[in-house]
Amino acid sequence: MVRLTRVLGYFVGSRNKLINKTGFIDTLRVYVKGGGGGQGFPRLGGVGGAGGSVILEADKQQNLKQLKQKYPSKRFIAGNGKNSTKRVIIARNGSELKVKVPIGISVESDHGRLIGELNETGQQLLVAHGGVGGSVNNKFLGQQGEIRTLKLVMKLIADVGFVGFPNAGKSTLLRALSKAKPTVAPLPFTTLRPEIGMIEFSDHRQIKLADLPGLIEGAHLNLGMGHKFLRHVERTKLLLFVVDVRGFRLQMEKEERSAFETILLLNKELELYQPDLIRKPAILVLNKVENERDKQIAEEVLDLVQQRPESLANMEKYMLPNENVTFDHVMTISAKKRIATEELKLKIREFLDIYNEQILIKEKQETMEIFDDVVKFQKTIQTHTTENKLRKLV
Ligand SMILES: Nc1nc2c(ncn2[C@@H]2O[C@H](COP(=O)(O)OP(=O)(O)OP(=O)(O)O)[C@@H](O)[C@H]2O)c(=O)[nH]1
Ligand SMILES: [Mg+2]
Repeated sequence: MVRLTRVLGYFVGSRNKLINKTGFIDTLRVYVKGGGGGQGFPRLGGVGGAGGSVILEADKQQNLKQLKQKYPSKRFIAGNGKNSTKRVIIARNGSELKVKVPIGISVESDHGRLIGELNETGQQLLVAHGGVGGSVNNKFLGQQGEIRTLKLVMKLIADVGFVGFPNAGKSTLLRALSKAKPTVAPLPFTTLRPEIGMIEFSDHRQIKLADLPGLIEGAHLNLGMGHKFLRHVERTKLLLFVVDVRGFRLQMEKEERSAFETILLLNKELELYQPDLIRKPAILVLNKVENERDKQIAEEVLDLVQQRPESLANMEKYMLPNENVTFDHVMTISAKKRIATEELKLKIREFLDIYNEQILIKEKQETMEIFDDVVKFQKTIQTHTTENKLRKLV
């Protein structure tokens, strides 16, 4: 096992270098500091200027790479308030720092706590308050501005997220379903960054798809691309599991994984990342089904999937997730030969429609529940008032 991890680690290391070469960044760690408050002037009761605050503002034109180029030190520091002097008793405030950030950013503390999200152009978030100026209230000592280290995390927003082992054909499928042209190659880890494509229907309905780098077993231990791209599927409405019917083998010295095993391992990796992910609506496609033999294997795999949990009895325990993904639909396709890809488009649409309707119904139910509560509350008040009135009369 140690040797295996080392081999994988080497492989992963060289791939990670490649990721850096692409220049793609989806997180940026920054230091933010509000300006310090200026000193007061005790003799004349002078007030120091307040320090400026640091504000993030979402901007369509911006991306994290440009942001990093503009602030190579990754420090956002607002201006200090001026000190109060004999000549300027009420000193000037420090300048505010407004930093343009891309749309779709989550702002997290260093410990991963969500501080806020910026999802629309012009939306602002104050991330570091300036210190108050010195005055009679604080012995004329200006206060320090707020200091924090933050993570700016870029989340893609798509309707459907592709999840699968490397080489399963996710990028080939994105090509088949949309006009996007992601790189396809017979090598694991061809896709190094999320790619977006759009299904466009003749009635102008559009569905956004996100093709993600492949996951492997041990992604939670940061093997392969690790879990870092999974945040992009957190916000998608539907997961599309893309599985190579012929199974997967990372390297010659590695064990071969059957299609069924890759499904279980994917299930497990998603669960380890975020248990809610596997409760999302999901479709399973077995890819590369082109001849009779593929069809026969596909049938066997789909039987095993449908017969879970009984079919799991003979599987190695370490592959088993705590909870099995429920697939809303399973089908076989060939992304390369475009077999059943049109049918898949329609299925994706159908399930997104069902899902959106379910959300609407849930929202309506919640509104009705709130309404019921209000009515009940009003009735209680009325009964109380009537009771009180009657008591007074008696
Ligand atoms: N025969 C056959 N080959 C396919 C099919 N789909 C993809 N392939 C081949 O499988 C290989 C991997 O395809 P990709 O689309 O790059 O796979 P991927 O899942 O995006 O891989 P990563 O980006 O590494 O995660 C390529 O050589 C494709 O031509 C298919 O339906 N049938
Ligand atoms: Mg790919």
